[in-house]
Amino acid sequence: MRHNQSTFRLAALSALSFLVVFADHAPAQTALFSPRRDFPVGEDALAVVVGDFDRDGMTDVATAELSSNSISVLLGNGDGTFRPALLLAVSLPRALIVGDFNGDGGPDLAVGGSQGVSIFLGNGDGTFQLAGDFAVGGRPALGLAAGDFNRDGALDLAVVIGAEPVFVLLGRGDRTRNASRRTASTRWWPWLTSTETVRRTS
Ligand SMILES: [Ca+2]
Ligand SMILES: [Ca+2]
Ligand SMILES: [Ca+2]
Repeated sequence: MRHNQSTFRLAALSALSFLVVFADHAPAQTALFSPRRDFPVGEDALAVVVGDFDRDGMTDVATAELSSNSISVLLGNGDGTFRPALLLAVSLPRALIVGDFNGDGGPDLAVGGSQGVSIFLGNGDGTFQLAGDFAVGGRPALGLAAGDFNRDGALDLAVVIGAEPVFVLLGRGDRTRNASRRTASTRWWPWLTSTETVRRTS
């Protein structure tokens, strides 16, 4: 415990020093970044992720906007500018991550909102289709992380809801990938998961 407290204090001091350095040396900021450019999205954007959603080699951006009940997808032009946002409807989104949840090689979106976790499968052209909403204890999903927790090759999700349990949604990946690659992306929405909770040990 003492070690953890010391580590925390050291991290806090390091962060403070970092901020002070930049506050006292404003020219360093202009050396790191050119003047900002703004691109409109919805109201109260709380999360932002990047990916190549239309698979054109240019990095794109997606944001989750709480008050607008929307996800904005801005396709990049490759020069630091973005096209006008494409909108996805989600109730009160707070968390957003990118992952390949159906195993087709293209990026998908997982959104934490008032309905739990909503999975939007990428169509490969910058548009998405809703695969489903997955409840997490009847509460809003406030934070998401993705990883292959059971090492079966399918991407899984860890979800925090502000209460004690951490929900783990085990992905089933693309169940047809070995049978028919062609039909996999169009006929299967395979993110029908088993759900379990992981509780504190103390
Ligand atoms: Ca792109
Ligand atoms: Ca995918
Ligand atoms: Ca897995």
